[in-house]
Amino acid sequence: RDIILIGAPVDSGKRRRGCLMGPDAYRVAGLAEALSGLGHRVSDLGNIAPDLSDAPSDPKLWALGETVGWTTALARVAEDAAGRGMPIFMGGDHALSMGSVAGVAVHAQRCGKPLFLLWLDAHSDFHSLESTETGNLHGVSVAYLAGRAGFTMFPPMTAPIPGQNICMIGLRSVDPAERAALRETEIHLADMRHIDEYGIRTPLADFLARVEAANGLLHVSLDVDFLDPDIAPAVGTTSPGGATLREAHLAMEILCDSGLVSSLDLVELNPFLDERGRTAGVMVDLTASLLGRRIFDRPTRSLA
Ligand code: DIR
Ligand code: MN
Ligand code: MN
Ligand code: MN
Repeated sequence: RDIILIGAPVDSGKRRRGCLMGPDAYRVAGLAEALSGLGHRVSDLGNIAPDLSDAPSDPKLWALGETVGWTTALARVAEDAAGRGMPIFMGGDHALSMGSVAGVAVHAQRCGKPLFLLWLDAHSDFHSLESTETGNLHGVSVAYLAGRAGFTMFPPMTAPIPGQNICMIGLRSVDPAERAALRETEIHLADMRHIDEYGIRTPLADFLARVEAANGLLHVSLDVDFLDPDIAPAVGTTSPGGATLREAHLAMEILCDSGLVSSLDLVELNPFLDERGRTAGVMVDLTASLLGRRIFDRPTRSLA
């Protein structure tokens, strides 16, 4: 495949700094080399910058102007890159997905295909600009992408994603206002209990079957805190009880087998909190699994 790496050092989505170092951490951890080693053609566009020409501000919303600027700039780059290959957005915090997914959604609309969104995250990131308690805009991304009302200072979401086309897996930190708002949607929700009871394969396979049936494009947004902090400590908002390394790799391999993934975000890595690049390395390994790395190249069978 043609893979286009895009550095998106977004650090405005929350108060704790460090995600701006993410793109370089992925480069140092060998993301491009891992993917080219699997036979893909990989290019790296370098880091992009926010468009700060029109930077609104609001006392209740942290760094609104910068996040709006990133959304504008990333949507442009994403729409273009999605037409040329498979973009991988090296974050950057989760506010970046407002731009990456908005741009990919415009591309999908132009192709006449529905866009599906898989949100792998401890958090639902479904606050409105009114309901956010922290004012941290990495917690509103899905609300924007799903077309929730009130995002008047942001570029209009021209191709909002219907709730039935969104699936969240890994949830374990959902604020009361988010839970109430999610109840009004058709977003597919698999919290950690669901994963414990049914395994990670079940909700994922159900969702992928819907993408396939609709002949859709699929954007995967992978938040580091989807993973358990024991294996992925380099994230500002750790939440215990996350996906294990094995669950995460299985999810990536199932996504790979589906052949449906058309774009990817790697978000919330804070290299300043990492242990000698360990978390960056886990994220690179997961991306490699998503793009074809596996132990055997055929289903294994019992030898009995
Ligand atoms: C948290 C968001 N619910 C908030 N936390 C996130 O600030 O509203 N962490 N998204 O990754
Ligand atoms: Mn998130
Ligand atoms: Mn999160
Ligand atoms: Mn449904």
